[in-house]
Amino acid sequence: MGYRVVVAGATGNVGREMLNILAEREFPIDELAVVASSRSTGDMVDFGETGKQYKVQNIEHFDPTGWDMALFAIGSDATKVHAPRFAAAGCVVIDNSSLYRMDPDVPLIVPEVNPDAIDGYTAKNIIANPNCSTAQMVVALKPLHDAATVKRVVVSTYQSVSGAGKEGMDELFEQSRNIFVGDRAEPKKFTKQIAFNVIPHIDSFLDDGSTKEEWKMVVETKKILDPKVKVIATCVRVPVFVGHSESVNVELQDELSAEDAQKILREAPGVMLVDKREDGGYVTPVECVGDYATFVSRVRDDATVDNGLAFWCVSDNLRKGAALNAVQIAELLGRRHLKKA
Ligand code: 2RA
Repeated sequence: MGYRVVVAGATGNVGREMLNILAEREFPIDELAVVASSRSTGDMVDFGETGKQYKVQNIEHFDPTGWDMALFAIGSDATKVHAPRFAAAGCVVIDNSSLYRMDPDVPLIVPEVNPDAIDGYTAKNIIANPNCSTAQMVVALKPLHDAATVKRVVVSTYQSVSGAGKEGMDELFEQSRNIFVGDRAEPKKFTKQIAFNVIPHIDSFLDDGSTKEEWKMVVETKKILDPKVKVIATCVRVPVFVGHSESVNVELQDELSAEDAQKILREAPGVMLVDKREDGGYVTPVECVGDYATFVSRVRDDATVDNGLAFWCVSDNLRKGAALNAVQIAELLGRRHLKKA
């Protein structure tokens, strides 16, 4: 016996991956509904490679009564309207937007890091999925934190355009083509040219000069991993279609050599250590597309601080950074709370 599952936002980058991953992992589904805004109503979407297709229903008219869980990938404005409606009807919402992440009554979950926090979901019947750049970083930090207590993190991200949705991907493609044929590369979605360039700006600016993306990495890491961990982030958009990369420097409370960190990371859930210390012996974003893992490479001592470590990590931002984590939350919710015979 399985679940009655809704995927909301099924025509976007993340919603499509949610369907792919539910199918790949053979999530126990008795009935599946795919919903989206009126713009996509009537479109057909594939349920992964199962050969099954589903017609997109209008979320405005969808009655969630009797449905077990809904995976939301519809953005904060639509989530504000529909998440409380679904939750009140008894359908647990697993939300990929940023709307509820810092709500104290909503657990923010990365199953490899803080699975027990899911038990608090009953306060609102909503569970939040973290920001993509946070998710992969905390998967890599968790085993180091358990071994030697992470005190401070300095992270610079190299985030792919798919994090900005299909429009971001289209803009990189069109600008690259235009530059090749000698046309102008006008920015639309991004603030500056993204093709053959990098932009140190993701999401809106805050009063202190940081961006909201950077703020999310700070506060979400505290909520998921440990409120005592200090984080400073610089988030950068790069001309890569899928796969976010991060350069991470960590200051630990206790001594941990790079070699011991490698051994710990090799065994850690959700982590794939690829660290050969030779040409090509590390992972780049194009190699992580379609995968589940957070790949860690370039682990080394950072001698500029006591007990310092540096590493590189890469993950598919549409998967571990969004859809996969949401499906893992659904699996955890099923195992711990919504057991089916
Ligand atoms: C980005 N953080 O990469 C966003 C997506 N969640 O822009």
